[in-house]
Amino acid sequence: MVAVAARELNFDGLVGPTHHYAGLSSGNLASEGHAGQISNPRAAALQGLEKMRFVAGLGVGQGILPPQPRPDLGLLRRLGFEGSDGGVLAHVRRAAPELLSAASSASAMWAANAATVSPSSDTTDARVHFVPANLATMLHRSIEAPLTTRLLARIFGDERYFTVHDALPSSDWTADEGAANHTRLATELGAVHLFGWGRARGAKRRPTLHPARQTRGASEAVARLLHVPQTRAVLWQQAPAGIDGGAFHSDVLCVGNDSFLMLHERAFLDHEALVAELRLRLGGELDVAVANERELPLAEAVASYPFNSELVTLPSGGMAIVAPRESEQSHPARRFLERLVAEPSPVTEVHYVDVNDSMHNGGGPACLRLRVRLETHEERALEGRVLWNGLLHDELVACVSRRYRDRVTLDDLPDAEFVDECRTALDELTQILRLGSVYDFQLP
Ligand code: SUG
Repeated sequence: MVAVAARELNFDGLVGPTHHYAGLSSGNLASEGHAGQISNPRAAALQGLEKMRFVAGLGVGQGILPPQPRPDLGLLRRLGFEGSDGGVLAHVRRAAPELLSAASSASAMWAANAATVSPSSDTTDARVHFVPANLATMLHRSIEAPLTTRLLARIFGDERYFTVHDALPSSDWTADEGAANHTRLATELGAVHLFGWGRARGAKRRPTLHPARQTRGASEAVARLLHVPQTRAVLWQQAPAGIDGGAFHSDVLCVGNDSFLMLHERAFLDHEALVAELRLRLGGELDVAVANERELPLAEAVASYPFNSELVTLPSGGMAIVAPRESEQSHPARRFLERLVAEPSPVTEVHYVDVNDSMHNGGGPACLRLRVRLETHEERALEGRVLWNGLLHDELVACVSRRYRDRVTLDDLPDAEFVDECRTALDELTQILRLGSVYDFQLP
């Protein structure tokens, strides 16, 4: 591996105050299955904060990204709803409540979809690159990119080290889901970036039940923008059977870290050829664990999300898997994870965390974080107060406990008072994070 004083920071998206279950993501079985249920944004945000505390406690770098303001009244106005904020809300409530849901989704919490990132050790210009994801496939997610870009540019604003690109054009050709379809591996032979894609112009094999979100065209463009040498980028098709089984992103069935990759056999088409290709570039140090259908049926993997774990390098040098509680409760998923610790592999420990409220919308521990590998001087150049520490944690917990509701249904969304409440919470959160004015409603 390249010897640099670098560490990975996991930037978690803080759950927003409008977190609710709207069934907005077709092909995401948890989202579809929990549509209309009552949510508890306060509990969801506290679970997320507790996960950050836990991961930081392992000695792993932890950062925080604030929620996005919702409902996005700008989206509703672009869709033809006119008048004051109250008027827009009343009109959309009558005419198209599902659009109000889309405009109110707290989906920016799944920060793995915020962007794709390449560390300076891997890039041809020795800079850290960020490509915000356009999330073009789902309406409720397609509205995230402008603010994501602004936030990344604010935090990673030091142009000596960081380049924050624009998101790709939103088109059927270039639909991009960010780091949820990307894994970085590294051995003594260097780093390899694995980009999973689900559909391509002219591709013969494609899912038939559910949408494939990431396009090959997007992965190619992202790899170029990330300044990863062509020989270090591997683009591979997600198995259509996996997508049809509910694996809408490649990180639902696969996660990698440095020299270790764990995947389900339905993660990628012809996974054996993929592993051979990776070994060619990364050498014998690459350690790969595959779960087959017999050991862990696809439906069980999608329901319990063991591959959507955070796979982190510990200060001791070993690796920890931070899995969702649902993986512990699933016999085959738990046995698979325990096998990794028992066998000779870099994984030395497995932990289970409760992110149940996010899981009900299809977001496990890995969905909630964006990995950013930084060298010490790059980390020092970060702006804002976005690196986890105990005091920051306490302040965020206090804010969420005071400002977030513990019960939200679809009926609460058109309430102008609720909109004000959400703005107050976000204003306070961004003050705690010392990000200045980042939301339109904060600008003069
Ligand atoms: O895009 N769920 C998200 C879950 C994202 C998971 N991210 C990763 N795999 N990295 C999605 O489908 C559901 C919202 C709702 O139905 O209310 C949602 O958007």
